[in-house]
Amino acid sequence: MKKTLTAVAGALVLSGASLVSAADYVENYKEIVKNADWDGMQTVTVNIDEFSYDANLTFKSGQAYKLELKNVGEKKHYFTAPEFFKNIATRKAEVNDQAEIKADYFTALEILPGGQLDLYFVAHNKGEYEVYCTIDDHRDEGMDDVIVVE
Ligand SMILES: [Cu+2]
Repeated sequence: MKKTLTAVAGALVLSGASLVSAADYVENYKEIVKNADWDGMQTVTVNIDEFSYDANLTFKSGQAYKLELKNVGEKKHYFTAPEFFKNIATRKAEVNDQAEIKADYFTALEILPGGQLDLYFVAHNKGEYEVYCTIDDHRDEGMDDVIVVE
């Protein structure tokens, strides 16, 4: 048991939500997740490396997604997108069929080299949201992108 937990902890670090008022995120996200068409879920893979998020980060409001965040690089990287996460309906984050994390919303996800984290969500509020890596100078190096919900 201890070994499994260590492996999971080594795969990623999650920053959960802090205490904020309900209006700061999609309040009825549970209902949106429950009513979404998960049979029609679309999978989007983001290959993360030095120093980019290689994917078309455009999502359709109302559509259910599995966002596969794969670190194919040699350094660890963040997928930090607090405004995006607050404007979607989060179902769960999953790691290697070993763990599921449920939260109202996330602020940042860290993926270690060779690691993968899957985020299940329903795109909701339309807009443009920043995503970036907060490690060292990675953002300046190019790990700064825009997520679009249309
Ligand atoms: Cu990085």
